[in-house]
Amino acid sequence: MRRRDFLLALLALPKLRIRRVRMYASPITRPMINQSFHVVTVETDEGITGIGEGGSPDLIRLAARLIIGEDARQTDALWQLMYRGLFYPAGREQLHAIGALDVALWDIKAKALNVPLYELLGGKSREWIECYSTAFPRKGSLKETARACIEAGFRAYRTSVADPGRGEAFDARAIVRKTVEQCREIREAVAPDGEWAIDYHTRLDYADAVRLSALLEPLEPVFAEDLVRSENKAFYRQLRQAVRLPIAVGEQFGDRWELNELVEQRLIDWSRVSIPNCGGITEFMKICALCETHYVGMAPHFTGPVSEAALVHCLLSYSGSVLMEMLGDGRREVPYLPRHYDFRNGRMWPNDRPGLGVTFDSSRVKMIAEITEGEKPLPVFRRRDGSLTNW
Ligand code: CS2
Ligand code: MG
Repeated sequence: MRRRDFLLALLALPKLRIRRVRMYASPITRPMINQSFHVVTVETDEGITGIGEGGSPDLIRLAARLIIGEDARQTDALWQLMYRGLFYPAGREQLHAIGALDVALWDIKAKALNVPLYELLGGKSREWIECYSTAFPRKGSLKETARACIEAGFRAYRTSVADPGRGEAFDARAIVRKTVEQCREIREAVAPDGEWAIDYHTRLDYADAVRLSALLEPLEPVFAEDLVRSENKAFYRQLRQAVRLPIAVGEQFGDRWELNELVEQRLIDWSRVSIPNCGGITEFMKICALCETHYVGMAPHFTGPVSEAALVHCLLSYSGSVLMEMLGDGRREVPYLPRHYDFRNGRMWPNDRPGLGVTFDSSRVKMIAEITEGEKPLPVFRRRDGSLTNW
């Protein structure tokens, strides 16, 4: 669609009033809220329905009530309403629900304009999304598995700090030595055309994280992730002085206010925030702008199939470095999602389907929530120009 026609279509877009939100239980849901793959649909009175993914029934209800009756086109205004409409800023679990609904709102708008969603995010800065694999399926030895990952087209094979033996204590000194041995094998296996990355998985204390990082320097990982526990972000000021590996942090974080100091003080090289965890597409694109400002790459954590499709649209438009995490071999048959993301040969690819490009067969899953009544339990204050300000 030519830009002029696109803009005319955007201006001619009627109000898309939200009339119903539904939630469906995904059979691939994990026990952790940060890995909820429940599906949400947002229906408008113009007959356009958007799809999102994440949250829990109670938290979806909490956020959906705030936007029933509102105009789905106003994605940022609705994000503000969901994030601030209950006065206290949304926490990580509430952000997960907001992110699910936000993705559905963006899907609606792009469907209404009959364009792929990335067209609303600045178009394509790249032709495909480089991916790395976590838990690539075992193909014999560790070396053979790492090699098979690169042969499958992935850019990098990701490992983690070694596990203790079954029933053994986590002896960090011994674990560091065991990890270095494993990483030497992986480095040999992926060279010369592939890369590798390591996730410390917040398992180590400062001294062990620094020591392991020094021992891994000659093996040149793409990044070392979650070097220590994530609660004390300021700790990375010291870590950054002592560690000479690229650092990736953020899968445990929510919105930009959890990440901004690490980015603005250049304490990390890769952001690991993901969708819906950060609050959806609206928030993810703001984090992209923050990261672009400080030359930080985007390496979002793997997520559910609908949210991965959303990540592809966002990452296509991001001008900085991108490396998307996929679980296992990246392929996914999802009975209730006949179409979701387009993954081939270790890469994610754009498609020209309208909106997210995801199709949903609700007959394959069980509905677990339906919200048709709007409610704003607290006063909503607006400035003279109608923009929302806190109560
Ligand atoms: C890991 C995750 O892929 C990673 O970076 O940190 O797989 C993590 O173990 C799971 O998300 C926990 O649910
Ligand atoms: Mg991780």
